[in-house]
Amino acid sequence: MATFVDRYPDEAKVVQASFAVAFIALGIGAFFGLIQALHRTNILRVIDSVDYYTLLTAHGVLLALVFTIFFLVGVFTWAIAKGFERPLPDIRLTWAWFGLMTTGTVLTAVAILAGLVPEIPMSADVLYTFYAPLEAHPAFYIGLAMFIVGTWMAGADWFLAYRDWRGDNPDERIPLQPFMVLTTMIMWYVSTLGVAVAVVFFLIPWSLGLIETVNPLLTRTLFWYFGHPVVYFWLMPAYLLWYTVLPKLAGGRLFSDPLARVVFVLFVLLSTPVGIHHQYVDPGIAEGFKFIAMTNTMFLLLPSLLTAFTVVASVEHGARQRGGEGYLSWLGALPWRDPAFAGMALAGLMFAAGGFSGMVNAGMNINYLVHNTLWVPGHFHMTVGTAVALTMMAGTYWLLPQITGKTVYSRPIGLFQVVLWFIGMVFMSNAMHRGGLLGIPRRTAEPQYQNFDFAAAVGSVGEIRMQIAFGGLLLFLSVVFFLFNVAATWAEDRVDTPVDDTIPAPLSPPSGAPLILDNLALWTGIAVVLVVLAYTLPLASIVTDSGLLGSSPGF
Ligand code: HAS
Ligand code: HEM
Ligand code: CU
Repeated sequence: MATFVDRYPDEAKVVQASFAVAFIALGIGAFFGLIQALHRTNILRVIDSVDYYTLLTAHGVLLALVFTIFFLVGVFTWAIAKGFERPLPDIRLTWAWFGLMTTGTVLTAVAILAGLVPEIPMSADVLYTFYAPLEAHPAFYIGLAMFIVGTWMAGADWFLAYRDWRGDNPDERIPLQPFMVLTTMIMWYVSTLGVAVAVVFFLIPWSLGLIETVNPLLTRTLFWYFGHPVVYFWLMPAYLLWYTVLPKLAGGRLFSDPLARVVFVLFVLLSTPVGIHHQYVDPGIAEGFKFIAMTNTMFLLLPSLLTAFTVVASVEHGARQRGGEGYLSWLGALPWRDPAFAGMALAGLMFAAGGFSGMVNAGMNINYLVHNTLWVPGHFHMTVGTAVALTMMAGTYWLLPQITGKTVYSRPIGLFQVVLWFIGMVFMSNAMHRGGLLGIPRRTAEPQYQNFDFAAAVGSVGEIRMQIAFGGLLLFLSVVFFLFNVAATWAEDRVDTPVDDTIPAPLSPPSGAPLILDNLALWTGIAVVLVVLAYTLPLASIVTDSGLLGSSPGF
């Protein structure tokens, strides 16, 4: 059967364009990451310490927001058209959100990088969390707002596709991949409300000089209301690939479709009322609210633990189909030479470790030990930086032939590249975790500690710093190989080799899932109620304590 690009040529162009923007951001962001890793460890300094924060902002924004979310809109567009087996309702709407997101990205990136050029009176050294009282040029916030509105329009596009499909199929279960897209977007609509209020009502007027002051705790809390769910927004495209593509690549089928639906519904319900776990050390929020956030966070482990069970069971099933045997020796029967499989499986393995460091973060008492140390970047380079980023790179090797009709330029380079990422991240993130436990702070250009010297004992800060720099170098090289491989694939001429893009039916089919799981309105309603319960009192007390507009000027 014809592959995606032949069936949906217009949609394939949008997916390609989204991936292209994502990969450009990945290349630039990874380069800045290398500069940071070398600078912080005092191995090579090519920028001054002020520019460090400019690059750190660009690194966070380009990788955590632009790369991940542009890849997401690409893969979701693919999943909607493929899953509903129809083109999107109006391709002009599709290009409109793509255009808005891209324009917003350019505006924000220019506002940040202008900080490197003293002649341009523009800067946005506010980090990717853009907390007040750090203040950026208005273009930074306006670009971000355009970017977010673009994602809202993308969601609308996919919901319209759902409405059309539902019209023709009144009694069918929502196909699994579109189900994942729609539930993820519900979570996104609920959670972006917080950041939209912060940006539109406070940060933009403040940066334009329309209001004098802001209440930093209020904007911070609104940010984290969005800042935790956004991590699942990054993660859900990876989950979509782990649930629907990884089992197939392993040679088997998804273990349970109903369980997968339960997981995505749990994310809709629980992703938002936990944001205060990023604010355990913030004064001005009562301990009790922090405790509630911690309890909710522990419940939120459930969908990921279910995922670990379901996905590993599916992969094991695949291995046994391929002749694998024994308690663990089935692992050897997996297609480890396939870059798409190997990359996703390694990303999943690393996510298990990143999930555990997340559990440590989430404990109110242990959080005091790790908060604001390098432990935290250690945690999120395993989660967003590997579970998500490596799955996206590996997934590209499977998706690119479908959206271009071309075969991957070099599978050996692909395999080398994904393994190199895994090794680089073992060095970098393990050392970051260890450094954090020794108290090395995050977000500083000048952590004044011992440098590496060969006489220094293993376990010294010098040794940890060396590992961070070495890991960072391997990661950067991995990105270079990835981008080369993708560009070389794109540059090829099209030859008509058949593409296997089928996804086998799950072992436990959707017919076994209770109908209520597909009741999207119900889950949205409950999610909103939980958010109101978790946030009304903390927000009310922040506003009564120091007022809507607070008293902080910008810095
Ligand atoms: Fe986190 C801070 C708690 C998950 C990202 N997190 C951050 C920050 C980022 C981030 C970016 O409670 C820093 C923000 C900043 O700049 O200040 N996090 C958690 C918890 C989880 C968690 C409880 N985080 C993520 C994910 C992220 C992410 C996912 C991005 C994608 N995090 C925190 C807390 C903080 C925090 C505190 C604040 C720290 C502070 O003090 O500042 C959980 O969701 C984790 C659950 C995961 C698991 C693992 C399940 C394992 C699976 C593997 C399956 C295996 C496969 C392999 C597929 C329980 C699913 C199969 C192959 C074979 C071969 C078998
Ligand atoms: C921060 C290196 C890839 C997301 C950092 C820091 C280093 C670093 C050393 C800590 C800076 C500090 O706290 O002072 C690298 C290297 C990479 C890489 C060498 C690979 C070439 C990624 C990827 C993502 C990512 C793929 C996400 C998709 C972030 C974020 C921060 C960060 C969100 C925090 C920025 C902040 O604190 O404001 N990175 N990274 N990084 N990285 Fe990476
Ligand atoms: Cu969080």
